[in-house]
Amino acid sequence: MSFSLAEREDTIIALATPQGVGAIAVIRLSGNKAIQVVNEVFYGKNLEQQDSHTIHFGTIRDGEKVIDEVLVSLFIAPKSFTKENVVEISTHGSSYIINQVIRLFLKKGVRPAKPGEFTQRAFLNGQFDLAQAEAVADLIHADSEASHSAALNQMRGGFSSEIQELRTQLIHFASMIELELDFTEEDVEFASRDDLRALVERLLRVVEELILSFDLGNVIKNGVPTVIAGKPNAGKSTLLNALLNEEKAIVSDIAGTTRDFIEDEINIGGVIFRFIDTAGLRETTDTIEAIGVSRTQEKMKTASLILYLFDLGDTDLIEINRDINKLENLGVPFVKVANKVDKANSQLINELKEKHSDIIFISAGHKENLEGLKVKILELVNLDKFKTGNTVVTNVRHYDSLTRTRESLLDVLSGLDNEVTNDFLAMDIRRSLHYLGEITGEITTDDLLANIFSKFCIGK
Ligand SMILES: Nc1nc2c(ncn2[C@@H]2O[C@H](COP(=O)(O)OP(=O)(O)OP(=O)(O)O)[C@@H](O)[C@H]2O)c(=O)[nH]1
Ligand SMILES: [Mg+2]
Repeated sequence: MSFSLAEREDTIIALATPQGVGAIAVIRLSGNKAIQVVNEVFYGKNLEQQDSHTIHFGTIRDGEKVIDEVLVSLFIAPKSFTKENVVEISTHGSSYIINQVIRLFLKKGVRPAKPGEFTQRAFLNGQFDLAQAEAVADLIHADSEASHSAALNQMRGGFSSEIQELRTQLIHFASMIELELDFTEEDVEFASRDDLRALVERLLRVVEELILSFDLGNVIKNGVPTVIAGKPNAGKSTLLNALLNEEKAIVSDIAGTTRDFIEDEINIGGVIFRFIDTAGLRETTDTIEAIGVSRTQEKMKTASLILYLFDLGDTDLIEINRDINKLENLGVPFVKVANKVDKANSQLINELKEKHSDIIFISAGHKENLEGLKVKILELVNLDKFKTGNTVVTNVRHYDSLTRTRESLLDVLSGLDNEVTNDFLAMDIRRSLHYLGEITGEITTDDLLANIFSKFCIGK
């Protein structure tokens, strides 16, 4: 999908609120003719004579037939989301009314909006840059405090302004060096190489920090991957179900019940955790179970956090110490969870409390001390880093451009080290500028835009 210039002239329409029955529905139009066409079917004030940012009561009629009583909000270009004329019609939220109203406008030559077309117009008309446009999509999908604040920060331009400023400085150097190319005979130096090096090093630091923040950004967007591991029958699936409050995973007293991953998200203290129930760890001759076990081991390595479950009725101190040892070698933060307190012998509990003061005792089956477990989980994932107002990269596309920017900047540095000729230096700087520009949308292609905006839903 890409938009031709002619299509950009169209007036477009879409339902802006979710499909289905609601108290009210908002239908949005954007384009040159938006106010004029609404005025043609609206009975009330003459909308073409009203001020921007005003709301008007009236009826929408198809000929003689009243379709609905509505409120119409006017936004006159350029003071609107798309910077075009925008009208929002609030109707009663029945799908019959919505269909009738939209059909009425289609008859008048208004075109249904494509996915993301409102936001794309906003971008093309200079309302915000590409990174901010993408943040709009993230904001709509943000379902936790952490992902919401990351998206909001990006939409307000936190990320873009930083890049923009450094890019402007680099453009200055690029043009100075290109100017020197015109004076090769004279051996002049308009751009101080020391200043250039200092700027490139500063840029590299920013770019590298943003690249590093991607891991965090990814976690904020998709949840902290938290693996529930332990021996068969330890109660891992029971714990997943208890945390989710639903019977998601099959629980049975047969060891080796779970073979594939079963995962779901839970919001704990404003952070999304993605809990992954796994196959119990043991030596097994069952081929399928063995695959499950080796997958569990792989999954544990890439997790951000592991909940390691012991069955207090089926373990001893030696085994627990051995398992904890293995976990420590893995290098992934983990919580030691002793399950089935309801059927544990008190001697083992006392021994454990003495040797491992940080063990959390729970009963997944009886939903005992799940709160204590949650507190411990939050303690282990360093919450501060999720809540900073710092800029966090959450978008794969940005990450990709940042990585290429870093490579090009490193080329500039090594060019300076090796005193390469100006035309090579200028080329590497231009390449850095290109990748930086990709992030904010100064450099775009139709394919790129199409790809980004097609991920939006219709009406956005
Ligand atoms: N008494 C008691 N039984 C529990 C508790 N938690 C789980 N169980 C029981 O332990 C058995 C095994 O539970 P599962 O959740 O299937 O264990 P699992 O770790 O997922 O086992 P695999 O999938 O085979 O690796 C079931 O019979 C559960 O009802 C608990 O807190 N107390
Ligand atoms: Mg299981």
